[in-house]
Amino acid sequence: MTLKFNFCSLVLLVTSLFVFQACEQAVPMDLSATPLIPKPVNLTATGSSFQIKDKVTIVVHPELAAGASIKLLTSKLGTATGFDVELLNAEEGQKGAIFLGKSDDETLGKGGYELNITENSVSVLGYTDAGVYWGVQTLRHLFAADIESGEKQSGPWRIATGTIRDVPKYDYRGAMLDVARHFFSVEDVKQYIDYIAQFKMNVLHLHLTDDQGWRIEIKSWPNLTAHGGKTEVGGGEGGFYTQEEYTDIVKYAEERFIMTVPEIDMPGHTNSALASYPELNCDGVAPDLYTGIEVGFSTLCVDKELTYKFIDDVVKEMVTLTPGPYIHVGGDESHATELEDYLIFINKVQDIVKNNGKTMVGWDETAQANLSEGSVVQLWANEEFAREAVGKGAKLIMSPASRTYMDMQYDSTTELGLHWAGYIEIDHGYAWDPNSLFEGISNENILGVEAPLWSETVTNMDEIEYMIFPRLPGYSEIGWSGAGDWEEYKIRLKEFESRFIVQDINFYRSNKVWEPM
Ligand code: TNX
Repeated sequence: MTLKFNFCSLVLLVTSLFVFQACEQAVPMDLSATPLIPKPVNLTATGSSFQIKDKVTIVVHPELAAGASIKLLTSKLGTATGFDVELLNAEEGQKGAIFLGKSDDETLGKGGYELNITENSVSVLGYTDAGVYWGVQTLRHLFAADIESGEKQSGPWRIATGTIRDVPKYDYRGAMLDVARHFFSVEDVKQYIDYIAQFKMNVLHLHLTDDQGWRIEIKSWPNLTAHGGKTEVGGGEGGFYTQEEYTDIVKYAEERFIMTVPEIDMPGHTNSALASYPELNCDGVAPDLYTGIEVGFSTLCVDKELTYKFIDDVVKEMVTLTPGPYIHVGGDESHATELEDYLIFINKVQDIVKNNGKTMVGWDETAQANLSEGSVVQLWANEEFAREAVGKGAKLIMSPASRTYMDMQYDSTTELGLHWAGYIEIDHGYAWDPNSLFEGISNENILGVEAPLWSETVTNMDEIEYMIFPRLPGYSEIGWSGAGDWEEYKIRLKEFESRFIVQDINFYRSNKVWEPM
């Protein structure tokens, strides 16, 4: 049991040595009793404990790119313990130290790690640099919640001993942020990245354009942001990222082993572009900017050659900003585009993306086009389309709206959010398996799992936090170790309350998990 320091210090002021002893943190001896999300695939407890006493020593193997791991350990352990952090370069660890190194065990794959804790030392090994970083995220969660504090805490800083060998189930574990309906600052996006990294998710999908706003500078079409970025849902001032700012986001994510997937939605969801350039409209007339939340009313002019020049220019610039393999072209809810035109359009766009050296990702409607082998389709609403995609050799990103949409309300009393795909309480969001949710869709067709946050109703970081916490950790577990048993998961999630509080996260305190206060 872990008693909170603040409570203890209060009690200490007024009572005796007996109480002092009762208040001392219980020594964590059982690694298997430490609540971890995502749940590690293999864990062996060895029944003792390791303690950081008066200095944090981090030993890094010279061949490891460990910048993000070091930053994380320094900011968490260094700050909360108040101890000096000593950073060494060596091929082996040493007594009392945390060693970060390479493993030659190929079966750890792209993201796996091995974490070894003895009474004397800690080591985190990965086959890749990313693996070590995910292992460090686990190590962070082994310490009591006070480790998240931005100020020095009393400790003691003990963790239970044992071994964790952990390999993610899916390569693609993502979260989406819609920065088009409401615009979010670079700082907010970085905070979002920190949250997804904390739970070992490795994809940030940014929904960069929609009817209400164009949020990424395109140098060859400057009015997209100069005009099309000027507002947002509700008529606020909107905004956009310069290419330098966007690159800063992508780098921040990349340092944390998170790939950014940019989405430029088309042919629908394009009012902001159509409002910025009259020539993109079939009738040559630019519509007004739009600040409502209807969908499905706008379309690029599928018959105009200029439309494809526009798309090629945009894709070319996005490619220079995108180290990862994917460009997401949306393709959803194009209700203002005739199906015949839609198919011609998606086929052409697929070629444009391919000719620019990237792979197209589209929402599930794009499955109706002539998808080329190896393309990627994101299931959100229509399992028929998803099966069609699989039949064409595409891989799926699983984002079924009724399970993964973090903009859905928790229940009928939730003030933020929508509920067109139903209410998503914590258990409903957690208890499903991508491998068996839909007939004819199984792991061999699945690239991974992604939870989107649409922002029609979400306007600031507090509100983002409220909608993603505590659902996001559940999606991370589905992507990492696979959904397990809700009753068991619930116990681990419950323990995260104190951590969320120290992290100052505005989370939904669901009565499915916590007793009412
Ligand atoms: C559907 S999901 C949309 C978005 C909305 C969202 C709101 C998808 C591909 N399209 O345009 O923002 O619902 O929940």
